[in-house]
Amino acid sequence: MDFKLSKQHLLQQKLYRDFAEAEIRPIAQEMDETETFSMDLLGKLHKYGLMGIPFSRAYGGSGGDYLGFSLCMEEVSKIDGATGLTMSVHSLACSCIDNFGTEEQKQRFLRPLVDGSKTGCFGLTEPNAGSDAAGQQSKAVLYHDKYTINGTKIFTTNSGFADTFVMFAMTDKSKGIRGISAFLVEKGAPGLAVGPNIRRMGVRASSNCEVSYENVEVPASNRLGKEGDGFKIAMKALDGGRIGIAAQAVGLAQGALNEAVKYAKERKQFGKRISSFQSSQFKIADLQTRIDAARLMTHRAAAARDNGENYSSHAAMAKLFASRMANDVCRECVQLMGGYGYCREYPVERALRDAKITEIYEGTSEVMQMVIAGAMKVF
Ligand code: COS
Repeated sequence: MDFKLSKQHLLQQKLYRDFAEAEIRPIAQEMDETETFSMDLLGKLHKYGLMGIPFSRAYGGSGGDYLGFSLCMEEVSKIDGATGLTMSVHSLACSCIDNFGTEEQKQRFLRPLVDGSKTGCFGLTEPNAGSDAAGQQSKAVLYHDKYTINGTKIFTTNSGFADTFVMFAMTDKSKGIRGISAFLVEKGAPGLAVGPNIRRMGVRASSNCEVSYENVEVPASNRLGKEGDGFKIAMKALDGGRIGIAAQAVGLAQGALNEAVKYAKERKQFGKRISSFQSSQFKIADLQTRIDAARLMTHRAAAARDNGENYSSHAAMAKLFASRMANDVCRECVQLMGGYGYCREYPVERALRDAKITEIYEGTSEVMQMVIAGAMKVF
């Protein structure tokens, strides 16, 4: 067992860190304030291959692995959670095509998503189907060689600027979970409408909208997998996505702690630097220990995925643990910095707001507990 990153991964980590410092840090606060994702940054994420890390070079991806993707998610999220989210959801959409697409679908849809030309989104959640993903109301009806899709999706991240919509709809309601199918819908399709950005507590720069499908027609060749494969396609993509969210949580926490430590070394109270108080040192030591534990769990899940092992439960554990940890760590970092930590001019305030959603999206903490208990066969 080797807990050290390889030379290649260390090199990648440095590249991602340098990119985040140079390209994201200068604009992160403004993006949050204006609740707008920079299209210039999106272009750079694509240009430098950050949107195609774990996808094959054969389709124009970066040819990396999931551990490398997790390192990128951490480095980017240290500086800005919204950028991490944008990458994560794009990757969810790509995974669906990578795992289940035909060769023709990969050439047509995956290639532009991973070679830097287009951005993807993932539409599973509906106003009345969140954790209960099987409760889909959206419908797709096949007539000759076309499906007509009707329905509404909510909280579709990236939808404001996405080119490719991976979405899920019922093709046979009587079959329940086995009646859900997955479809590829392109921006501009008649009947596809993206609503305004939903105003949120954190990750405010990311695009997150309601998407409605009104008699949207797609050729049958835009169905991913077989009819009824949709639930499996979504769950498999989310298993991987949860590793990315765990890494995002680790990044948010590490970024906040780095800021708090810097502050504690400068700030003087009662004639001494805050960092010289043993109470501060103990708190910082505890926080770093928890971050490291979450990072190890995240790397374990990523390595399991890269080694072709069953990683569903590892991913759920990493996300459950890391997201809780990130909320605790970011809250303690604000506390360490006192009134300044609560101010918007310091990034820990944003990290605390951003951390909350890691306990909710790509599967709530309660859903993670269901997945873990399911794998343990405790019922
Ligand atoms: N990978 C592949 N297939 C999976 C799977 C996975 N990770 N998890 C479940 N399946 C398959 C099962 O094998 C089963 O298929 P068969 O009946 O053919 O054996 C089917 O899906 C149903 O599985 P299960 O009975 O475990 O599903 P549940 O209805 O109990 O749902 C939860 C399980 C709650 C875990 C699931 O609905 C879920 O993850 N919900 C959260 C959705 C989510 O993350 N939403 C956020 C969207 S992105 S913001």
